[in-house]
Amino acid sequence: MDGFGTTRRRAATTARRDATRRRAMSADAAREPWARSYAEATVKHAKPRREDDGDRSAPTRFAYGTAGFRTTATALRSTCFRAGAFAAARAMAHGGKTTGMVVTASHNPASDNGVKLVEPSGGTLPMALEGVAEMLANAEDGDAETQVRALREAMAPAAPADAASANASARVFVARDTRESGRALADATLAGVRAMGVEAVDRGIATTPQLHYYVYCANVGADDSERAYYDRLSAGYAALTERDEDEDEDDDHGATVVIDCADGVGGVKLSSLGEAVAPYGLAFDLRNRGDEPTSSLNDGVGSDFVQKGKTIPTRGGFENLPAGTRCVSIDGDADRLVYFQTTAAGGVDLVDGDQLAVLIACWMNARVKEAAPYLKDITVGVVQTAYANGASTEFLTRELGAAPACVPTGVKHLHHRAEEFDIGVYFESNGHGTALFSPSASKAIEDATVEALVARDMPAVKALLALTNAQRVINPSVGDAMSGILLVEAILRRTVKAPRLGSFYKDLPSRQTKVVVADRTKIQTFDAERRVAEPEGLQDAIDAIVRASNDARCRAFVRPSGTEDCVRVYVEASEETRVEETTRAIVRAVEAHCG
Ligand code: NG1
Ligand code: ZN
Repeated sequence: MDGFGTTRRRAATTARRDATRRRAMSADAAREPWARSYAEATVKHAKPRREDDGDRSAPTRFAYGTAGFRTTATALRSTCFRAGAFAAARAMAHGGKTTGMVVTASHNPASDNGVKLVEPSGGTLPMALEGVAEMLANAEDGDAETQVRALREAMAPAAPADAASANASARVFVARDTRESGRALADATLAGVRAMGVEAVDRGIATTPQLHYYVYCANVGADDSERAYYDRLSAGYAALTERDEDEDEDDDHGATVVIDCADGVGGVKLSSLGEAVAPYGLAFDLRNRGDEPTSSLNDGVGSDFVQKGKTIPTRGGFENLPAGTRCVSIDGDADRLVYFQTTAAGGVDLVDGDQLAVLIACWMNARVKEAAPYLKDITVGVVQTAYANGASTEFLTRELGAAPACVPTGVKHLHHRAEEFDIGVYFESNGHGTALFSPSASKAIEDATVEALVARDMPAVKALLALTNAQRVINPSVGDAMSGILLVEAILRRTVKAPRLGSFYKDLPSRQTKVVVADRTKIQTFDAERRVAEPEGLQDAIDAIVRASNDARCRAFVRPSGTEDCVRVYVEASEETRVEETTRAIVRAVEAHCG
């Protein structure tokens, strides 16, 4: 009897608590009409239940990761709905701005998908808000209270009172890559935006950097159309490559580039860009354009495959190209690029993100030096991650007179750090990156141009105009493969006796391996991911293995991936065999420590 009484008391307490919650929520709802409409709509977007769809790879917890929420596509409908609402809250937070969301899983397989949020600046979500986005994504289906709380936090500093008025001008642009799951997930996202009473704009299929650019333009009052994007980039390319009458075309660099589009969104978009730049003498030969079923996306093709395997794409006929043909591989959402050339011996010369950073930073630095009498105290800095080949780090330290900065993996870290330089060039080895000009550097370049013109110092004027035009080719919001191709092509064409791509320094032999363990989150790192804090003993084991290699240039580190369910192991050394031996030993150590 006692037990029965306890149960009744508990039931009464629960009912009272639920009633209090409902009263609190309806009081909030009066002030915040979005809270009610969201709570009603979220019910229709339930999380997948593992036992329902038999999907064993769906995560138990969503983490915002290196670049948004990313997992198997079937698990993402409710996450997209909630992330759409989150993007709407961010638009309201700024008193009614435009924010964005891209449905993409970038370089992951076709069966995955994901969500990346775009802030009104056109940049990525501030890291401080990632936890709030995770609170929203992981709240239980019935727990509208936690979801509404997360949205309210995402909306700060907008007060509930002005949150309602902020709805009036707030907008969310939603785009997706070419994955088959994209349409349904974009629809769930649009529903999430509308549930907040905010205008949802379906921008259709776009590259990740295009959507960032559209959001940036919308908030600075510039034309946010797709046409305007191609016009800006192609006009910048035309201006940057324009020659004086007395200059000869540098014939060393033919202006055709063969592009592996990874069977992704770049296939369609690069043909539009190709049309825009054709009048200025640049031709794209597009391969792997996604005409095949999209299940071939990133499979044996694309920048990740080429960069990690140091090999040519398996499709697209790259093996038949004459040795030395300039080629580019991009990834599934076109925010990464790596160059490569086939060699006569049937090998490949890879020009990865490290090499691109060197090319771009050294070119910028040379222009800054040429303009030195007018351009005072402007420094060019480079930001890398621990994956940067040691040879590139040494080269840049010598060339720029300062060591590149090293930050954790993920463009959000690199971008942030690059903003601290006058001209900050950042690239991940995998080809994610760009160059940023601080507002004061842009202004200094403008002022210096006037001074140099007055002094009729034409070499300095030329250098300054090159820096101005480079800014027009560059997507101002994020790293962008399409914009990166134009910048590299323009630099090669514009530089008399341009160095052969990838000839600045010789990479140390290196290897990157994936290890699947029971729980990758057991690994905690520090020092820009170069060292492991947990599990205990793993770092000591790695140190001992590196010491035993007896190679002063041997360097190794491990970290859990933020986009795939694996631990990544990186090793470089002065010889290939040492890289292999060291990798094998470290993989064993990771397995032993992480189960
Ligand atoms: P993870 O899976 O966290 O290593 C990968 C890339 C990152 C970044 C993100 C986002 C490597 C080693 N890692 O992150 O550089 O590009 O994907 O796409 O290439
Ligand atoms: Zn990408």
